Amino acid sequence: MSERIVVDPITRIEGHLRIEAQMDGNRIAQAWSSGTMVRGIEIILRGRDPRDAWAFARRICGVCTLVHGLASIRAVENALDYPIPPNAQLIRNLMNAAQYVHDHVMHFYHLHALDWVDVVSALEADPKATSELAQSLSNYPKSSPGYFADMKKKLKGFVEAGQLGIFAKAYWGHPAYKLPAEANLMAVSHYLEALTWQRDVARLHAIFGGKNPHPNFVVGGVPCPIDLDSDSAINAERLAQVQTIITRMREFVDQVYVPDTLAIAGFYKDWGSRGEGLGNFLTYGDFPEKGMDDPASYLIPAGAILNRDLSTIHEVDMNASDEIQEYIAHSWYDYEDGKELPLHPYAGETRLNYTGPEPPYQHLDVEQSYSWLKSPRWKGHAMEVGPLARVLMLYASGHAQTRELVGMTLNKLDIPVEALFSTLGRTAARTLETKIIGDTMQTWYDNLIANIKAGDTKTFNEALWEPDSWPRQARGVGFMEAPRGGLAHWIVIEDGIIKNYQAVVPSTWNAGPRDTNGQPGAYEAALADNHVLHDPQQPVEILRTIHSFDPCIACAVHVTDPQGEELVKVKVR
Ligand code: NFE
Ligand code: MG
Repeated sequence: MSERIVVDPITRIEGHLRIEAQMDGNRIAQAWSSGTMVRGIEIILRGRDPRDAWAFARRICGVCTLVHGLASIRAVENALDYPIPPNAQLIRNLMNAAQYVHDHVMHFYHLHALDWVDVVSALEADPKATSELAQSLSNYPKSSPGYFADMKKKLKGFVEAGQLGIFAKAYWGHPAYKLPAEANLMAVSHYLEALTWQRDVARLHAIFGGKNPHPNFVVGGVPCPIDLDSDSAINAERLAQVQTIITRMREFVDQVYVPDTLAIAGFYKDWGSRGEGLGNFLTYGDFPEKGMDDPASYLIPAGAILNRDLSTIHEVDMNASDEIQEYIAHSWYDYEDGKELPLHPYAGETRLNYTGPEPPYQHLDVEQSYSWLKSPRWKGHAMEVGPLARVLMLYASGHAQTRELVGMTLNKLDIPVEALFSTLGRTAARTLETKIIGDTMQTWYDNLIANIKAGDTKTFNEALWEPDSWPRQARGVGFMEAPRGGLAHWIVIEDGIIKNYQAVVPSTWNAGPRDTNGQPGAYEAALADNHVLHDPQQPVEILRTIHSFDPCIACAVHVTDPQGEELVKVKVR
């Protein structure tokens, strides 16, 4: 049997993703990843005031709601050499860190857990045994037999009414589900708890950025003044709220997310030898203690790891024209000079050219173009970005807490260090970095309070606000670590307006198609690593590995229609 399996759309992700897998018997031999939706925010940005770009760019995505805003203002600040006050740096770190903790917990429970947790099996659980299990793992207070009996009743109500709702249409009862009923009930209960928790912790963005999703930003700082005596500024009461939110975040991570990850992973150790993919990892670095121009002060270091070799961290230059480049050999785009050669984002082009089959169609023509994503490469290498890349970079650079957490995880699960390079390792890395970043929020908060106590309340630097203070031509890159991986926006400014704007996004790195040299992207390579499907009609194995990357295709295919026609025309100036 040598059939081609199609999963389209992949659900429990953001955006529109299609996977085609060529089978060799029950084993995946080759896979193709296709972004089936096109956007055009890079086109919309041309000709605008760079100070406004963030407000458009953040609409690239509603999931990583602030990261494109932050990357955008950093791009402008980098281009103009525009320093920001220390408090603004700390508040940006807190906002991005809050995004991570929120996003990763949501991903684990609401997008990924159901690949491993059988909701229907939870109905078989004994609440008392579930309580004993939960109390053996953590001191989370919601763990009594009565609590789990209530949760089971609630779930039974959903199932009996035939209203599985959010839990409908999954592969319940599939033999690949390995958790005992009690672990399933515990995880489903935490799924419901996480929904309430996330609503409360999202308020941190509203405090510093006015709203969530899509909090506000400003080139030159943050748009929230600090004045302890004012009702309409960051005052003592709001700062106390921020402290409460940080504490709630960390408690949930320590008492629920970390123990659940370890408990569930214990039943799926075989996923520690599957789904690696490229073995090449890239980070841009982020969370500066001082400024973006002081990489030594970043919590997450920048660098590249090739072929799993953790002993060498290669330097990455965001500005070098021969390092980060985007290929389009298999993408529905054209470049002025044809489809073969890649472009650095400063010279990047967004020219839509759909040549795929007319829908409805059975298969993509994978010999030609087959995705709306481009194929970013670093020095020609396909690279994985995201939590696993960051944890490996922290580990390789000797970060003490990471070493300790990784050691504890490998020890508890009794798996070798190579198991990090896998679907299981990717999911575990996301949990571990949530703890690391969540814990560091307290340090940034304490530093912010210390600054305020010392009399420094500045959050905005107006020095370079007016375009007549800018050079006639400038270009810069705003980079960061978004929850799904390294994100960068490149901007070219001329006469005070945007001449070119290119975003290269984490899910583009991971979900992109093959390049001119036929090298697959990270999803494609990961699926080709040791995946045997129990039942090609219910390919939960594909979902496990794809979800381990936490896809966001809206980000990756950053409003035009498939023919490339303009849908809106907005007059500028
Ligand atoms: Ni739309 Fe995003 C993140 C960015 S995606 S979620 O994290 O940038 O790849
Ligand atoms: Mg782009």
